[in-house]
Amino acid sequence: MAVLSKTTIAHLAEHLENAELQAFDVTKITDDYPDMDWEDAYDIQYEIRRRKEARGHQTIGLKMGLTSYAKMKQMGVDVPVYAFLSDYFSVPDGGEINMAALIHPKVEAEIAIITNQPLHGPGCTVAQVLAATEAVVPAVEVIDSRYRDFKFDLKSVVADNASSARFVTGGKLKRADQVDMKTLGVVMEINGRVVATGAGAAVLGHPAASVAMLANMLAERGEHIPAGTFIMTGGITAAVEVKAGDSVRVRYQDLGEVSIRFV
Ligand code: 0L1
Ligand code: MG
Repeated sequence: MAVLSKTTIAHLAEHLENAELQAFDVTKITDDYPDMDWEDAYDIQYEIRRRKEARGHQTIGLKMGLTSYAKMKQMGVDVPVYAFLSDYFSVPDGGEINMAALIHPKVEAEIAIITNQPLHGPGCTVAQVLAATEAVVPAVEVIDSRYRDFKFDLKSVVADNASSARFVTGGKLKRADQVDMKTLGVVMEINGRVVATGAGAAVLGHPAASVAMLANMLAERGEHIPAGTFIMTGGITAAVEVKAGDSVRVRYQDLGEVSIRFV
């Protein structure tokens, strides 16, 4: 049951989107709206999505965030969240990301999948996700919370589109039966130095479990994951801060590598 009025939802969506587009930080919105509920938080996120689509941007995928138990603990939260990916978030492999357009970016190594069948919750399972996986894709996410010093609570994060900012895909695409996503190892390097390592199991035990959870969470809003959806399943590594001049390279076991540079 939503608590906030439509006018307040629209106002908060504009406020958070302005912070994203103009790269300034804000205080968490629950400071001013402590009674807002989960439905309000997702309503604000969906209103940001609507605003971008109304300006001609395509929504080109979905993401799960806060899917690793380590990160949930680090951030003091206890459930994952989902968000959307807009077309301009996508950066080519080997490309550059302009720091001036962001506030305080961090990078996360992720595994993405592309579906070839619709997935419906509730009750969506890992087996159904694996059967509906067209391709497994290496991906790096750049998150950039609009909240000062990344200080937030979960409802504020959901409203802020789960800190989504940019993402890069690269390496090799594989079919689900060609790769064991659970044991798949990743090594993240910044300027040639290893800064984080991990395996797919860091993501809710298996990246496909993250997609099943997404289908089940979407069902609460009467939605599903359509066939052909690109989904980032969540960080395998910790989110690592970057600065101008940093070159980020993530090597994926059997799947090649993805790189970006911050300028
Ligand atoms: O993609 C993510 O896991 C980020 C979720 C939002 C929380 C954060 O900004 O760390
Ligand atoms: Mg992420």
